[in-house]
Order: sequence, then C-alpha cells, then structure tokens
Amino acid sequence: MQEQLPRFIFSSYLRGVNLSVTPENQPKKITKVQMKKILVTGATGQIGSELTMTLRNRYGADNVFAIDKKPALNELTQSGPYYCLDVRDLSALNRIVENNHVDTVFHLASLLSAVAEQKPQQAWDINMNGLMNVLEICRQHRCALFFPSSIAAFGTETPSMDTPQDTIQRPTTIYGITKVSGELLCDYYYHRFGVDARGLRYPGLISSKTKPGGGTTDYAVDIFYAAIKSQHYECFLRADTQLDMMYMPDALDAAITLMTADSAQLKHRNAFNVTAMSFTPQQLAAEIQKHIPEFTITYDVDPLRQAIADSWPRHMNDSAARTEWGWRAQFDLPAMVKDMLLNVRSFS
Ligand code: AKB
Repeated sequence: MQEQLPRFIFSSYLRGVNLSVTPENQPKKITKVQMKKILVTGATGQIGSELTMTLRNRYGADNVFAIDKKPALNELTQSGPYYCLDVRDLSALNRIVENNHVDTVFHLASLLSAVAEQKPQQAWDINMNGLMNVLEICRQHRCALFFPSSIAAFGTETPSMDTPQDTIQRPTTIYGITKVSGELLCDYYYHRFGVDARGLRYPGLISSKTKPGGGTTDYAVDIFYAAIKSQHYECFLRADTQLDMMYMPDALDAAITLMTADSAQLKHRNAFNVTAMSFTPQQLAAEIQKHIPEFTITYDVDPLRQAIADSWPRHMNDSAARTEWGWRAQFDLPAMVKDMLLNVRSFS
C-alpha cells in the first residue's frame, strides 16, 4: 500500500525518477535544516532576486544555486551559479539537485494572483505541478523545503480582522486555491514522507529592487515609482482597501529564520501567518505625502483586482509565528515608506 499511493498519484507526469517509498529513500525527520547547498527557484522574481543575494552573502556565493525559466544577465548570474530552467522540467531539476548535493530548496516560482486569474490553467500547471516536482525531488534527495503561501489562501468566509492561524480557507481565486493546495501538499509530504517542509503566508510584499509582476498588492510598490517620477499615482484599488503588507527585508528574514528554527518547536510548520503592517491606499498615500507634500493619488478601480483584494483578510493574527519561532517585523509603515523612497530615488 505504501508503494501504490505515490505511484498512482504521480505516474501521469513523473518520468525517470524512482517513485518507490522504501526505508532507504524516505527522509528521516530532522531537527536542523543543513543550509549548506541551497537551491532557489523563481530566482529572478520579486522575492527570489533578493533572497538569492542574501543567502549568497550569508552561506557563500558558490553554495546558492539560482534557477528561473527566464535567461538573466545581472548580479544573479555574475555572483554565483545560475541555471535557466522551468520547475516543471523534473529531470533537469533532479540533475541540478543531484549534481550539486542540494540540501535545502526555497521554491518561489509561481504565478501571482491577478495574472493567474487571466490564465487559470497555466497558473495551476506552474503553481501545482511545479510544487509537486519540487516536493518529489525533496523526498528523493532528503532536502528541506521553504514554500511561500499567501493571504490569498483565505477567502470571503474567513474572519477578515485578526484572521486566526487555523481557520476556514475557501479562497475564490485560482491563485488562492493553488496556495491552499500547496500548504496541504507540504503538510502531506511532511507527515507521509518526513520532508522537512516549512512555509509562511506572506502578505503583500513591498520592495525596491525587483518589481512584482501580476499581483493584486503591486500598487503598494508602483506608487513609490510614480511618486518619485511624477508626484502622482492612479491606484487600481479603492481608497479604503485595507490589506496586510510587509517590507522585503522582513520577508527575507522571516523565511531564513523559519528555515533555521528548531524543528521541535514548530507545531504548525507550514503556512504561518506573518504580517508587519496593515494599511489602505489612502493611508499609504498620506504617509508618502509627509515626504513629498505635492504627491497626489486618484483612483481608477480595476474590478478584477478589487474583487481579489476584497476576498482577502484585512489583518492576520501572526501569534503562532511569534510564539513558535520568534517572528518579529522590523519595519512598520513610516519606516518602510522612508526607506522605500530613499531606495527608489537612488535607482531612478
Ligand atoms: C499578490 O498580490 O498576488 C501577491 C500575494 C498577496 O500573494 N502579492
């Protein structure tokens, strides 16, 4: 029976990989993630581009392997190993993990909410089949895994204020459906095969280095570029749309702190609620106006992205992350705005 279940589930698209679950290839439960040889998927994306560089600085440039389906020629390719490959290509993924003795995977390759809604089949293919490949590789090679979930894993039936760690999850977007399914799959691989999978439910992420693409919370990044360039921003969400947000340095810190936390302290493991601030476009604009008084904001609401935002929580309760592995954000709204304006100015 142990042998039949995974064979049945994966047989349609896994080829050339040993699927049998024997004592030899079943990972043992570990209490400490190695982080000696690290793979980052989706490395050119908003999180990946910064996480790869942070991990290279911390664990050695040659020990962090970056992959993305886009060819790249920038600090990612110049500072360490970079491979152009799609996470849906299981044998290529397997080769890289095997040849480089990877022990930890940060799996960031994913379509975001708004673009996923335009291409639901592709979103399922990339987000789910990509994750299934990565989980299977982690099982085979005994790697630990970081998987980012999102506020999108909740839906309209979830309490939107002080959203509990464990609560109803009935998302209405395809992106949210792939995130809940991803959380469950990671739990499944932990319980069934002992894969040390850990993860966070990220809120909207704000960063100055790489722009997000196709997300609903992207306005909170775009607004800074517009404020510097033209002192005006036209927002695609309503003025009063309150959402959880986090500045990228905190997002990177959360991922690395969770992966290096003592496994014995983790009751939840996957899908920890984490937040740093919660604001509306109007409140963000008011904070920017403290630095750029002439800045103005108008609203031209995009019904698709507004409906997505309206289905997400306003403010999550992240006490499980605080208690189980010591999560604390460093940046609140005023500190984030000050730093973003400094950084975006220096790039412009
Ligand atoms: C998106 O807007 O799709 C993402 C997310 C909240 O997961 N930033």
